[in-house]
Amino acid sequence: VAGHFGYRKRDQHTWVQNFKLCDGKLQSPISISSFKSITLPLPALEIIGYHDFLSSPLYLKNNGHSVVVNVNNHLGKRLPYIFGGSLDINQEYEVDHLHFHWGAKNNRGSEHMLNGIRYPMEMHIVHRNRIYSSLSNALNYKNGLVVLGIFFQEEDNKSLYSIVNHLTSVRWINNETKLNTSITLGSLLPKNTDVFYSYKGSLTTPPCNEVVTWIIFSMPVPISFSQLNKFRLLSNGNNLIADNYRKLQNIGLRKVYIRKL
Ligand code: B30
Ligand code: ZN
Repeated sequence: VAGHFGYRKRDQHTWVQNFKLCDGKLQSPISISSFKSITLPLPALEIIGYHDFLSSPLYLKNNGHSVVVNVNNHLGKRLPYIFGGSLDINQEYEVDHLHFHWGAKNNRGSEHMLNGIRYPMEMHIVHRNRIYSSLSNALNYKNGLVVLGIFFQEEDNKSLYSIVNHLTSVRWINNETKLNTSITLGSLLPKNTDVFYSYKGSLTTPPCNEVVTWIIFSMPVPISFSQLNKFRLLSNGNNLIADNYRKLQNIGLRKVYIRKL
């Protein structure tokens, strides 16, 4: 089966019928403009444990609407976490999983747009507020999640190799494979994390809970054409997963903040 929601235009229109929250006022993604953003003297985002190798085994899974690396069950060390930046004081957010949104062509794929640009891919590193015991629990609270949004632009990149080299093993829905090399989350981040946008929004997929503090890095990460094409072969059984991005949502009364140096 193709999963519980689809991305084609006529499918996206049905989201609100089945998932009422998708019709809310704080939905994601949005189009971000540096000119319309409010500059705040925010402290740096503290990114802890991102250079530790995640203890294996790490699994890569095709869930029918994206490809996911779960990090939440990694044992031993403390999970990588973030705090500071635009986040409420004393709130720490532990990494749960990462996944990707991509296009069939280079002119589309990212969910957020930045200064009129839609990038070919956007990675989401999803974090859960440490005060909540599970991801599903955190979905009930407006300070439940922080998602780091990372744009990719076409250019060669070594750091994605361990994930990309395993994509052929998860071509079909519910395929899962063990990564044979460990990864560090830090290698997946842009070189510069000093400049970012932040706003209050939602899950970009049903059930669309408005519980996400979005942090979108201004600097993209490079990815090669051949690496992008490996994402583009992934299937949900009926169709390619490519173009698994949600249409832009109204910003409404919300403000987008920018931290710069
Ligand atoms: S996103 O980063 O805004 N795209 C979830 C987390 C982050 C985003 C979207 C969704 C999430 O936690 N969803 C609920 C859990 N899902 C897992 C999933 O996304 O795979 C269960 C589900 O939906 O029923 Cu299919
Ligand atoms: Zn996402």
